[in-house]
Amino acid sequence: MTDQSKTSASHSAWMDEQYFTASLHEADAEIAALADSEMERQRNSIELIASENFVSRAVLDALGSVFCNKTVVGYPGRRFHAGAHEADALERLAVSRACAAFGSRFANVQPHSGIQANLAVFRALVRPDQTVLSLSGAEGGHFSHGGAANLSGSMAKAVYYHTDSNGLIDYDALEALAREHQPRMIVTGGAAYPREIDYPRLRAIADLSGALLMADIAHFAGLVVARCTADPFPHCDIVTTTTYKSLRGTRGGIILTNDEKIAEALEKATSPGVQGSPLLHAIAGKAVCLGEALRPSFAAYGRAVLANARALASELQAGGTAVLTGGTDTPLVIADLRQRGLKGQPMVEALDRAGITCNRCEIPGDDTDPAMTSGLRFGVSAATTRGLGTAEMIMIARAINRLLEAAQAGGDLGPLEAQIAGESRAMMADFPLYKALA
Ligand code: DSN
Repeated sequence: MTDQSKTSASHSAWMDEQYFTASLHEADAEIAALADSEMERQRNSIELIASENFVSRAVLDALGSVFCNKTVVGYPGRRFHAGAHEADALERLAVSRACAAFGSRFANVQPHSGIQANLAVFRALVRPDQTVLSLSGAEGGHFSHGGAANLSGSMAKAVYYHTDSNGLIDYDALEALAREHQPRMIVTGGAAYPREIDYPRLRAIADLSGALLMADIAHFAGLVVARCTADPFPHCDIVTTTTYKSLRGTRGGIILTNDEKIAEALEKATSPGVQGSPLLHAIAGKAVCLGEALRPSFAAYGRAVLANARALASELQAGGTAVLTGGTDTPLVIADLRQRGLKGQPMVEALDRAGITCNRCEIPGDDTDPAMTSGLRFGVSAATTRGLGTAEMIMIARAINRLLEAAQAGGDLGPLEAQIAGESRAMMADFPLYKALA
């Protein structure tokens, strides 16, 4: 321990001289080139993928911080690994910010993703012989709510409830299902339901069989924090969310509850139940984004997201594209391409070539191959972060309509795609992204 020269000598024998000092660009040209090219793609295209956003420079810094080096299985004050003082302070801060943002008593900020959060809930609170009522995937639910292709599907018996002919949750039919199946848990929320959820009604339905009520608010968590949509608390027993959509933070999940016993069960179910050491750099990113979400400016962001989503939905319809439920109360707009006789995936690819990124989406009653679908899902959280407003949303909706009309008419889309790609690039040039970064 005292002979410094020997220690240094043994280091230099195996260690790259620049290991602690070289930047990514200096150390790995191949990966740096990919990151540069991804930066250019993000700068130049109109981002309408609902599950994306642009994190702040501060969140980027948190993600690249030395917290990425630390292993700390367990929870603050009860860690398996030593040296956890800063990690404990970080996680406690993230938890307190999550509780403040969502108005809950308890928060678990360790889930690596929304699916890990949902798996932890299933592991903690349901058994394979118990029924969970979930919204079907084609009607806006999510496969981690008991879907056969997901591990959650083997953790409970999923029975699906549905939307009505207007695309709205059919609460009366759900109540009938609850009376019939006496579920252990009802799950609401998901990946493509664009309307506000009636939590008081769901609570009353859950209470018929003493069921737990869980809301997966991943797509509209930012609107909940911004008070632009109904609050799942105090009606829900458990709320899960991702942190990287409308919440505008790093990739990861959070679980929230007001019930101490549920919070305790969720701790064990999360770690060691479905994962081990938390990703502390991700928790740092979550803490920073939650801090941002607690500022008054985030409420204005939430209002802008909602106004943009409604402008996009309205102009798509004005130009002849059907929109599920006729509008939206969330960042999501779901286009139904059946009246145009088009499939989702080819239009996703055409729009991508035109500089507008989105994804395909199953819609209620969709009998198309799930790899094609008859719908498109748009989300405006990322574009709103760039600074786009309703005027730009109207221009974007018109561009989408032009491309859909041309596809409907048949023929070569190439020239129109190239023309719209130029327009997209020109529009985004006015909305800089990470100006200070190379
Ligand atoms: N759940 C997926 C989505 O909605 O796109 C990924 O977060």
